[in-house]
Amino acid sequence: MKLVALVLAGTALVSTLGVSAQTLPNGIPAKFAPVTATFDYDRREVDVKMRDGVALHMILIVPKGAHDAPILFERTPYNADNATSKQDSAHAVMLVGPAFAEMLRAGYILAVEDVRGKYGSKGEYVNERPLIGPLNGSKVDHSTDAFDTIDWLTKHVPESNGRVGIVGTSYDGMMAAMALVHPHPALKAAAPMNPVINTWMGDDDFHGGAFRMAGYDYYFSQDTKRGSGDNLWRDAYDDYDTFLRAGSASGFVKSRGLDQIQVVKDLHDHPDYDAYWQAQALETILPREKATVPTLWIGSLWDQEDMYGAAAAYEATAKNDPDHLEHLAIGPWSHGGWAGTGDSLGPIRFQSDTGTWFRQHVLIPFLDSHLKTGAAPADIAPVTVFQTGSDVWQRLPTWPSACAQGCAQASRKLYLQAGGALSFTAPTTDGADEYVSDPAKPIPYRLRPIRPTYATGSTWRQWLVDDQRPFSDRTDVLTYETEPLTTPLALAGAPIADLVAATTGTDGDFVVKLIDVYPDEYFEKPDLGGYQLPIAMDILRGRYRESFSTPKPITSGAPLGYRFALPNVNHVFLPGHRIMVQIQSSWFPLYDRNPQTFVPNIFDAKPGDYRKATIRVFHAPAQASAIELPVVATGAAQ
Ligand code: PG9
Repeated sequence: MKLVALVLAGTALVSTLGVSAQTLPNGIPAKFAPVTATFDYDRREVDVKMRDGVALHMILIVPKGAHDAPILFERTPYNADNATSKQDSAHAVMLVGPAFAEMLRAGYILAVEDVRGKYGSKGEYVNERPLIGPLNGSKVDHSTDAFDTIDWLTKHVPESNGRVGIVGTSYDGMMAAMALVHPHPALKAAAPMNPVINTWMGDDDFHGGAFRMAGYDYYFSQDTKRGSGDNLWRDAYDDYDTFLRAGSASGFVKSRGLDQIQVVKDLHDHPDYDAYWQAQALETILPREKATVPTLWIGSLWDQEDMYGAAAAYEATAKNDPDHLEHLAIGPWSHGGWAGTGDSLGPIRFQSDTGTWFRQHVLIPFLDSHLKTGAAPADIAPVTVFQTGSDVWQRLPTWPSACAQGCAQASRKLYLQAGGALSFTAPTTDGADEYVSDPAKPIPYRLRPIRPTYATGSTWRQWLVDDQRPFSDRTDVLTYETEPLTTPLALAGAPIADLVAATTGTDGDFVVKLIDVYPDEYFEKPDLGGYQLPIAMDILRGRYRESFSTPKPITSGAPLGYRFALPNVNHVFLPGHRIMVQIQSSWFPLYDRNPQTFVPNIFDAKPGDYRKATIRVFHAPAQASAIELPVVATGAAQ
């Protein structure tokens, strides 16, 4: 052996001296065939032809030895390959996120598909591609793509029992919801998690008609490339500065060339709730067909992205559900929090791992009962909802449970009073409070510096539980609070803000926050003493006070009604706590500034349109302002 080595070394040496060079073998094999005998799964990459010939890319994770196993199917614009190759491992559970790992352990085959036009899938990408109808004249949509893929799955996965469940969070939750339109007969269960159901009415893009500028980061990275996009650049550390300097939303768009992106143009061209948005509203479309697929809608009480979707879809579909297939679960989570441990959110701790409990006691039993061969029915309540304050899960027959006997009956008005008081008795003397809303100094929605939404160090995921103390003593925020409660007060449903207000402007925003003020000293967790925990907060753009589809200028100086629903709550205000309401007229830069002068399209407001306005909020017998609370008996709903 040594001799051979010497001879070879000699050959190489000779070659450097001009003798013909020896060809070196390519260090990279033409085709490397890994030996995967120790793997506990088979990972298959497939391209599935849709009815129009376009091939969609899908990854299957099939546990070795699987037999008669159900399939969990997710459709995503966020890279199926990534979602199924989180680590290089011989163990399937290491390839996916923790929630999918639990489902693999529970005996499921996983199938994750790129939606058309993204990552490995062919075809064209359209953000939230509308279903076939007035906005989509083609023969394909996410419902047909789900149908065609499920059809393929039933024919090409011999380890499966032919039963498919569709799951997914957020955009993927919308994909799950759309699969319910003319569903494939093999689709036996669906769990849309924090789904986008109506992006104008209260999910990602608008709330109360006010535009959410956080979407620009998303659209830049998601809608400029088929694969992974880049992060939208900044020229300041604090987004408050970045967006204020840009002037209007359109100013920001133009400063970065974002008007080349179709969805950015669509948002600009449809600021009102016009036919374009109405035709996409899934809470209108879904109940047109009787429910045929058992569905568990999953929502979060502090969802910073899609607060509206899950409960709205459940409430709508439950109306055409003679077979009682529709279910709702709401947990004390932020967006997608169902998949985590759910023991806390920001500084707020819950007395258990609510995410783990939910998956083990609700989600997986629900899926198992509909997807596993011969499974017994699961005892899943129509509504499973976590009650914050008391920190217990409740099983309810309906949602909102306060409306079981009619919403009006359950509603109790908590009135604004003189001297910053709040009480259940109507005001007896005339009064009003006022503040100056200055668009040159809008109120930040989080404490500054505000990092870009998805940047490292951003507190975006938990901002809906931020302490509101830094805002309650601003001169441009009105603050009202009750005395400490002596008995618990439980709410279940959507509180309604019902203000009578006048502005010196001709347009203006109203932000209303319902807050649980912790006792001044709180021995359970001393650093929460006096904490102002938001329970429900939202915004109404004044031009939409009469109609979301037809904006109207506000008559300057006239006391007018501003009535709008806040997000759902299921909360107990405990004895010793106070209830607080804050009112303000900007929430920046999450929401673009209202110029406070009526202009046709706020996206394009010019510097001169932004003017200070004085807002008067009334608390008088004939002009009472209140927040209507959906009150339920404490403990009654267990
Ligand atoms: N909420 C996300 C979204 C943003 C914008 C458009 C559509 C969806 C998401 O997490 O998917």
